[in-house]
Amino acid sequence: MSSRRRFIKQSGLASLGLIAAGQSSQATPKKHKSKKVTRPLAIATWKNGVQANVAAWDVLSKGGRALDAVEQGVKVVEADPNDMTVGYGGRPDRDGIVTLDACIMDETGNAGSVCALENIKHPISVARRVMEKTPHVMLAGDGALQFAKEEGFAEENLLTDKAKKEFQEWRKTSDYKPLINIENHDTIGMLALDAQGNISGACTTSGLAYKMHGRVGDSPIIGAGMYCDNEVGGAVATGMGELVMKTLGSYLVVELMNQGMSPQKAVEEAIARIVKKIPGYQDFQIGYLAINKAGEVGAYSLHKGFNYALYANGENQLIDSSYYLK
Ligand code: SD4
Repeated sequence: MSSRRRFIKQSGLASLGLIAAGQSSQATPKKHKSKKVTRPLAIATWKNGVQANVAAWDVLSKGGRALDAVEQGVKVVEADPNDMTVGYGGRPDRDGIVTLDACIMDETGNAGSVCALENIKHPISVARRVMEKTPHVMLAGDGALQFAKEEGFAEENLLTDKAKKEFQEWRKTSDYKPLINIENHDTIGMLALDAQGNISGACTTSGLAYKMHGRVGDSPIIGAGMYCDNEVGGAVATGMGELVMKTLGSYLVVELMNQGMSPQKAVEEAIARIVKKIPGYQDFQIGYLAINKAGEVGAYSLHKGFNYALYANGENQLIDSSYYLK
């Protein structure tokens, strides 16, 4: 099957039975069954998740570890200058500096993270080194850069000409208003379930374009941008990080699954929590993905327009998420 045909939209998926139940009728979400797919599987946020999944599948299909799959998967997007919210080519902060956030978590519950990291193309791999080679979980800013250099990562300029030009345009007004689904939304969060039944997750981003220098979002925060519990499942978040941080979204999703909810019901509940707790939530987009140990998948967002890539049963598909606000 050609890769083009694999990127089936939601309508086609419905007939294949590959859309998580509840995805098209969340106005009255009565059924919260999540679709079960065979392991291994990889799932990733936004359309760039499709190319990330290809790299992840390469690892998973050979019996590889979920941790390696998520790292290899998100690295593809980190290196892609066309994705302007992750890694190389990411939009800078309001001082014109590209700062990166990333985290990773393995099947044993180990976690590593970096935030406000400059000049390193693959923050996810630095996060993995933090996890594997230090007694800490998170390194920030200069300390993260120092560690990366000690580990042999090369410093390079991440600000592409395109991002620089856009930034110079933006500076003419300096109007800070993230647009739902348009600006800032391509962060990659990825979860994988490997053939051995182990779960890992990764999340990496340049954060919000034109954020204040030093602003850190949800993506590198274990439990906010991503969380895994190998006995239960995993979750990742994308969108306006401040809302995810205030509700510790990914941990919430996994804990809800721990208490018996399906992945679909859990992500719907996490969105409901934002709706209940955060005034003005309508102005922002949030998207959650979740998987459980059984290979069930859930996806839900605040607004229309969130999509994700699911690679399972040998098929890599881009799927439109269901959403809360009609
Ligand atoms: C952040 N959550 O820094 C990230 C941005 C994002 O899709 O996910 N964009 O707030």
